Amino acid sequence: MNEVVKLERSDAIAVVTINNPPVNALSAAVRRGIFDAVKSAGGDPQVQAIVLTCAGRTFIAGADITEFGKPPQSPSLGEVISEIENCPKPVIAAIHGTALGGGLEVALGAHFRVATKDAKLGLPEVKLGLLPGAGGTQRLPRAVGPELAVKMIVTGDPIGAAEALKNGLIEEIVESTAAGGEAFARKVLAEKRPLRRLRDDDSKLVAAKADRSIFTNAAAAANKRNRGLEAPLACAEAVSWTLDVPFDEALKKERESFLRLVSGDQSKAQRYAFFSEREAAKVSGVPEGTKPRPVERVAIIGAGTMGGGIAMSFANAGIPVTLIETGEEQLKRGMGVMQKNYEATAARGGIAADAPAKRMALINGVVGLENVKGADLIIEAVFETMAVKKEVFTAIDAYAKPGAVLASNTSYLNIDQIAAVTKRPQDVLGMHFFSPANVMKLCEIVRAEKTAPDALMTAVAIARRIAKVPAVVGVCDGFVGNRMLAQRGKQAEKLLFEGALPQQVDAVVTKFGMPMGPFAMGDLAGLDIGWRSRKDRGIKSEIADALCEAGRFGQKTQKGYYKYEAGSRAPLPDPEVEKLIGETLQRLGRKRRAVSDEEILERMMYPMINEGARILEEKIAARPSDIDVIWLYGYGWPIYRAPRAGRGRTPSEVRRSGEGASRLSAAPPHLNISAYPSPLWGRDERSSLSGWPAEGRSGGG
Ligand code: T1G
Repeated sequence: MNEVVKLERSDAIAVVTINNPPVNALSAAVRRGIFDAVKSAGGDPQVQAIVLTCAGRTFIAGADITEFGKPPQSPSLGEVISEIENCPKPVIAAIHGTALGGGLEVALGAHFRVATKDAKLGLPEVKLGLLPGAGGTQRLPRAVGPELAVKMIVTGDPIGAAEALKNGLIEEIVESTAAGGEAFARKVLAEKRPLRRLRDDDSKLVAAKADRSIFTNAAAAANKRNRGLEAPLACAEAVSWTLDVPFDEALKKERESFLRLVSGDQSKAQRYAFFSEREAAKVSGVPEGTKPRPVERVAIIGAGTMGGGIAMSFANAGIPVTLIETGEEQLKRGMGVMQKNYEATAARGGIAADAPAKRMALINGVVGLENVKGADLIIEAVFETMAVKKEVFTAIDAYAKPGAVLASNTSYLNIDQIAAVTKRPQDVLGMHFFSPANVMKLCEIVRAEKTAPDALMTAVAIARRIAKVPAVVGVCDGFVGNRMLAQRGKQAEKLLFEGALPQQVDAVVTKFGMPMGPFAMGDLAGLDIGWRSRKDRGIKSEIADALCEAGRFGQKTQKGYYKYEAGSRAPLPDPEVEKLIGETLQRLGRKRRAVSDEEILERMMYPMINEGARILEEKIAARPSDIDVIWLYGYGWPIYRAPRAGRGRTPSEVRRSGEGASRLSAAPPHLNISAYPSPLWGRDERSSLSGWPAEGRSGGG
């Protein structure tokens, strides 16, 4: 048919094979090829049935996202799917790997679907700020029922072949697509099965027509989980049209909704994030073809909050872990916390009922550092002091096998100094996970001066294997994320000195879209960590120190900048804290004043922007979009707030356009802050901010 779609005949069966690596995306050429192939086979008297399949590692993984925002080329996906659905001969979609987005919509246009047992089927458009735009919101509910459909479309999460079979999305699980697809086609012909056109089959809509609550509940759940995002609500609304809007009219409304979202800023932001995440895994300065080392066994040192979360991430990916503690009591506590976390997730239906036992069975808790000896990768997650880190690395250097990668989960400390205590600095790097480590997607991978390229690629590969988003950074105090955050932290502390309260500052930051403000975040991470590290480095933070001296370490002591009721993580303003702040300022002779929300927002963002610019200048981060990835997946930066420069384009397109560059050199990373005409650019914010508000803000710059 054309360079990406082939049509072959095997007796009376026509096989249409798509071959558009890497993920058989529905580019214009693929759409053209499928359309022509189905039309030709449909009109060929020798052909009695058609099998639609893909070469390579996956079935169609969706529309070609890089084509969005560009002039549309025909045939449209809707036209391709109609050609399939209206074909007079049975069309069977044979699925392997992933059938996602437009790929599943193509399969839903077919009359029958078969899949291999490891196949995943889903409509993830919502993760790109979209809704399925080629009939998915109308055909999927008719295939699996509105309840499962609304869940799949509003969350964007795929289902496996077994669940697809159970819910009628596929007719059969086959060994392989080529042979299995053909065999199924022959069965359809032999049994003279009537063609099942989903558009005409409302049998699964009856119950929902009687009770609409499944939609209202889904919409409510979507709203709670996706603060500030438009697409989840648009998805729930579109699926509800299956109940009372005629099919073709609903298709038209779906298309209008899709076109509104695809040209909107939120979807452009989410598409930018999609490509930035993939760009971040491409490590500069590593020789082409550098292979990661094999990692089958992992050892984690420390079963505290971080060590436990990291161990769960590996167990979740099916990788056995040796979890090492200094004593039985600490080990027992750590294992208990993981067991409880798994049971809580299973109770919420987040994982299968038997998953806690299966995953805990992959975590072998032991005492004694000598137990690192068999591991391919060792991750240290012990107390955040240089002395303890050096002691541990000196020990594991002696026990670890040659070629093992030694990683520190430090969130601040100098990896070069840690590596220097070993005889194998080339195998040492940082793998900085974010709390809670079994939930947060980011893994900041710190390349030390002597880190070998294959050790680095090992960390990047293993991070992706445990479903983390890797971003490679250089060695400096706090690396990228925490270094920028420290600037915000300084301003947050200064704002308390000048009269703001923790709850006011946090309210401004959460209203902007961050999941948490600096003070609630401090309470979650534990104020004692920063306190210990400040004492270690001989620096003071008057108010935070006073809180810690009063035993207020945050959630772990049920009081920090806020108080917490037993069993609750909800931060409650505490008059005790206001009193403590007042006393501290009095002791320091400081006067309080009214601070506006706008001033707070700018002082929460601008200092980070400038720090981001320095990080790029120092090449601690390889590209601006890496800084965005770090903030998106490590700090919950609101994904819909994307840079004007990058909207709707991939990071490389932005760089090639040079447009971003000008913004980058003048304004730091794509934290969207660049959308603000900043009075601070070019001026050292420290001087201006410390003079704040004497010089007056507006008109400065
Ligand atoms: N379009 C264009 N490029 C894509 C792509 C796509 N849909 N999917 C992946 N790529 C590129 C990706 O950028 C990377 O490029 C390479 O392929 C490998 O991807 C009308 C509107 C399929 C699970 O949202 O989730 O259909 O960096 O590194 O880890 O209703 O890719 O090598 O240059 O991610 O093995 C809906 C998106 C589209 C699925 C494979 N579909 N893709 O994961 O490889 S909207 C999606 C994925 C739509 C219709 C609507 C994953 C994957 P490069 P990778 P992977």
